[in-house]
Amino acid sequence: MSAVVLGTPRHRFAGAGAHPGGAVIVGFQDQGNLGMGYLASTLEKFDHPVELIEFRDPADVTIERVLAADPVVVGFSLIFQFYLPEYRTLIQRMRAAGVTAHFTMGGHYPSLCPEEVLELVPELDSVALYEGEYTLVELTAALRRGEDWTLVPGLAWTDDAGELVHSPDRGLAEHLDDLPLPMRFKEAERVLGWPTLPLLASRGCARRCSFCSIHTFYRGATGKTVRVRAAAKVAEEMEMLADTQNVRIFLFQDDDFPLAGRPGQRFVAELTDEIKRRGLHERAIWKISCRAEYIEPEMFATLRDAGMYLVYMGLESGSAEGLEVLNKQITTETNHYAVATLKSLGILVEYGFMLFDPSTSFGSIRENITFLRAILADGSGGAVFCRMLPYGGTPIRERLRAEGRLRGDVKYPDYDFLDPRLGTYHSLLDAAVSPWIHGAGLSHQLNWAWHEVFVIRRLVGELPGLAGFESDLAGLTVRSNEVLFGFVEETSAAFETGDSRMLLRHNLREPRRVLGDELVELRNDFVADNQDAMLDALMATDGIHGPVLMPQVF
Ligand code: B12
Ligand code: SF4
Repeated sequence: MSAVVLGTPRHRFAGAGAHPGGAVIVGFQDQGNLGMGYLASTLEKFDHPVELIEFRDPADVTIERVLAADPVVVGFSLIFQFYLPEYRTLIQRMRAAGVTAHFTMGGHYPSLCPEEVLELVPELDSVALYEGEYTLVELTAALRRGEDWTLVPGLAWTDDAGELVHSPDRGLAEHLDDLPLPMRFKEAERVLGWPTLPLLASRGCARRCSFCSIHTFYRGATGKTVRVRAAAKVAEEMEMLADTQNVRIFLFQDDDFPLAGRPGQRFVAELTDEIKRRGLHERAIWKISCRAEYIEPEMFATLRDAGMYLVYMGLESGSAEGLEVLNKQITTETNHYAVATLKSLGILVEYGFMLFDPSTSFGSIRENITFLRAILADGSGGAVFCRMLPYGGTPIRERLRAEGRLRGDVKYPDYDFLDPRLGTYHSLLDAAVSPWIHGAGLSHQLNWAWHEVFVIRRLVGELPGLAGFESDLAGLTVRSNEVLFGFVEETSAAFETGDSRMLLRHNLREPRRVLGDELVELRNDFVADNQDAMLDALMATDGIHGPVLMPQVF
């Protein structure tokens, strides 16, 4: 399909006259969806009624709510492309139930692949491209007034001939602080009883990793790709959330927390000063995500002292070829150094890692395991890894398509490995280790326990028995990781020589059960011994009540 500017859509006018209805936004709400929050607060700022709905709520309930709200527009927020088929089912049911509102959809995949989305969900009237705050406000206003919505910048749709059409470009928000603060529409989730909310200090990323849709998303529209809020405004938002909702754990969802170069140093100095000036470092802790090359002891000690307790890094690969194909523009040495530095500062490390990528060979799998074994040798975290997936709008998807290796669909994007045996090996391995590394698998349970250790140390204090618990947890984590690493090493070597018996007849369930039981016992004992102290710390904060913990079941 070709793109032309301005055409004639099927329902160009919503109907004449003012309509009292506003907007409904439907989306995924785990951990609080900031995109929906910003869209909603901007609509409110311009006096448009708005309602937010979790897309996994029962369809009947959602449809009832939409019919009752009688909105002019229902906006679907698709942040994970693999939910598109479920969104389509809901959209079809809404139409069948008589919802006549304009249907639009926003997010990374719709912005980067609007033709695909409009083809897969023909019930949509439009797709909202890139940052959607002002597009949704203007779309809602046009529809409420019965005006021509195709004049609203930032939209795409298909005309009667099936051609993709789009209105003029909507630039990125220039100053993030001009946007209203995101609406907090869900009660804060809790970690050990401590209210936890996400927030943003910046948007965008200057890098170009081949598997990532973030840089293509922010480069797709005109304007500055990376924008950083004023440090004082960020601290002000944290303080407001701490005062009004007792938030004690903040999750910065910035794609790459602004640490780079001189501007990064300035931002860190200002933010940590503002946090300390408000005394927030004594009552709240926070997590960031960033690239490994920014990590050095001095800046990270400053960040830690202002409350930062956790850093997530996309390490992604332990092989030079893997890092190259992923265009990470980083070396394994830098990744090693970053992990070691953070550990030496007492900061919890979480990481993303792709055991499989389009360059994978049997040798690189074992190289990756050697890397993971080294960074987790002290048992500081449960091993997790995944396979790189070619998401819509990423450079790697176009490369795989050009090489004739792209497979799958929007829900299950896939590709052929260079060595065809790896496809089978990956499927068998994934089936065997999935209950260990995905969902609520053992590695995640271990990492959850590790997270609790760091939260307790920072928010409750050095409880008696915490160091012992930590040391037992490290021992258990080493043993759990070793089963996994050994399994991957042995099965990959055997499979390479044509022997798949170990993969087909593995017994990973038994060690997983034994280690899992041990973890539950260890954690429950620690909780039983310390829950009074943990509850006292929690209750000392006005307005926060227990329970501190739910017993861990496995
Ligand atoms: C926080 C986050 C999460 C959180 C929670 C998300 C939430 N509830 O919001 C958690 C930890 C749960 C998560 C998990 C995962 N995530 Co995630 N996550 C993010 C992250 C880093 C930030 C989201 C955010 O707050 N953005 C800031 C807001 C302001 O921007 P936004 O959401 O894009 O919304 C704006 C526009 O898109 C647009 N818009 C969005 N919706 C709508 C709707 C309408 C009507 C309109 C008009 C406009 C509009 O306007 C908004 C305001 O400007 C994004 C990266 C990113 N930059 O978005 C990845 C991202 C969304 N995650 C991604 C992935 C892959 C995952 C995981 C699969 C990772 C994994 N391997 O497990 C899981 C999947 C979880 C699941 N359901 O199974 C990918 C999705 C890729 C894709 N094409 O599908 C992203 C894009 C990162 C990437 N590297 O590419 N994630
Ligand atoms: S993976 Fe991280 S560093 Fe790479 S482009 Fe995406 S957000 Fe930036």
